[in-house]
Amino acid sequence: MRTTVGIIGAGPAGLLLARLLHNAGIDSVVLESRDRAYVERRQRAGILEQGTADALRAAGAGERMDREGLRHDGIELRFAARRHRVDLPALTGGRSVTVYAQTEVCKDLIALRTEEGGPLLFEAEALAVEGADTDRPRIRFRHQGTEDVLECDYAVGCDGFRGVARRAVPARLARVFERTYPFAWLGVLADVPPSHDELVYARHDRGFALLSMRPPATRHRPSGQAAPPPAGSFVSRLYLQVPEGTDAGEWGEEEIWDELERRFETADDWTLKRGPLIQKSVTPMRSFVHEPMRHGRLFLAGDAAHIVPPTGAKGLNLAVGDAVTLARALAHEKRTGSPELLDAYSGSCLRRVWQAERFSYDMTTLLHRAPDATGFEDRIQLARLERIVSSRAAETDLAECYTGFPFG
Ligand code: RFL
Ligand code: PHB
Repeated sequence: MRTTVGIIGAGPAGLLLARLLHNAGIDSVVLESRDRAYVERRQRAGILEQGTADALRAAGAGERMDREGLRHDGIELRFAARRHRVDLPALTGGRSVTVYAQTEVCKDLIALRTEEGGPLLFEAEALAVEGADTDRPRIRFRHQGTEDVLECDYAVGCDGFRGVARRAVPARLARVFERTYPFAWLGVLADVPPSHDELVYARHDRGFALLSMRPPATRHRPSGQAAPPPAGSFVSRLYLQVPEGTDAGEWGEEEIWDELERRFETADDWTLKRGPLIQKSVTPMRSFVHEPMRHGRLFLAGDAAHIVPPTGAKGLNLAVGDAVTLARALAHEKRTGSPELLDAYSGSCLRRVWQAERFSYDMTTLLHRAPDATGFEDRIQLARLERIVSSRAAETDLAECYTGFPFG
């Protein structure tokens, strides 16, 4: 098999890249190790930065997002039983975020890919990228029990943190920066309307909690059906900080609600609505950057090159930024014959990546309680929060970072 751009992975990075290349008249083949239903159901991100929503629109993939996504103009910070709303547009000259689940972004991009007839092979597992530093990189893969080779002009690893593409960069040329955190997130989807109409990030002496939401589509709508969910019918997506290595089975339903209630406590009459849990899982927390994001004709994009802890809601947005930057560079090369944007790819993505790493680290250490935290650290966290809610400059910094960094 032969193509111009061989893409490993049909997550947001790989699917958007394939769409943008198609729009630029560049052919590609996408190899995805899982089946379609799995990719469309995998519960992950929920918040799109303004630049991400704009990029999906510009790619022709924003129609359902514009109908069913929710524009959010604020987030709430909750600490010491106090509530503080961060008004995003007022602080950023009009920027906001969109609540639209990653599952839905993937469904929309898969539907477009299927319509345009571009090759997207499910249950096709890449085994290795070979010849990355030659003119003809090759992706060895297994599809329906048979090994095959995809020859391409460029290979792109959009295969997530556990993918194989990164391994093709020789260790002597790579630098890895990593940090793991001594806690994880227990995430639940609950069949009950969200208890607040904006996201709530709560710092508590017992640990962090987050209130978010999902359209009901997350639960029972197969891809391709377009009936919008009735307004107000969103379900709750909730997270609790738990110790690293926790098994989701250790937490019973009542126990989860009791703990959420404690951590979301307020001095006013706000209450947490309870309902049946539909889904429960644990996510480890990690910061990770692989430099460079390019080796010869192999490019890395999204989680394959970098991971952030989810507190800043940045992972999916970085994946989209990489895809946009790389598609632009490949189109430029096709149009002008000049590799200048391809040469600049790694450096320009990494500038944005490190800003997102810093912000995600700041939000994580601001809101989570480390198991060995002392009274001093608790007071410093509260003082950092106090600073954000009492200084327009500090609050503006948070709002600018949350709504997003410009694409390189
Ligand atoms: P993905 O989505 O992991 O997709 C990689 C794809 O590659 C496939 N694959 C292979 N295919 C072929 N051959 C192989 N050898 C392969 N190995 C792997 C996989 O099956 C998969 O389909 O990476 P991508 O595209 O880079 O996208 C990154 C995002 O998924 C990720 O950063 C976000 O989900 C992170 N994240 C969040 N990001 C946000 O921007 N906002 C959020 O609110 C947000 N919340 C979250 C999150 C991640 C979470 N978890 C579960 C880690 C909340 C959570 C709980
Ligand atoms: C989510 O809805 O899954 C979500 C929202 C905000 C975050 C992380 C996850 O910071």
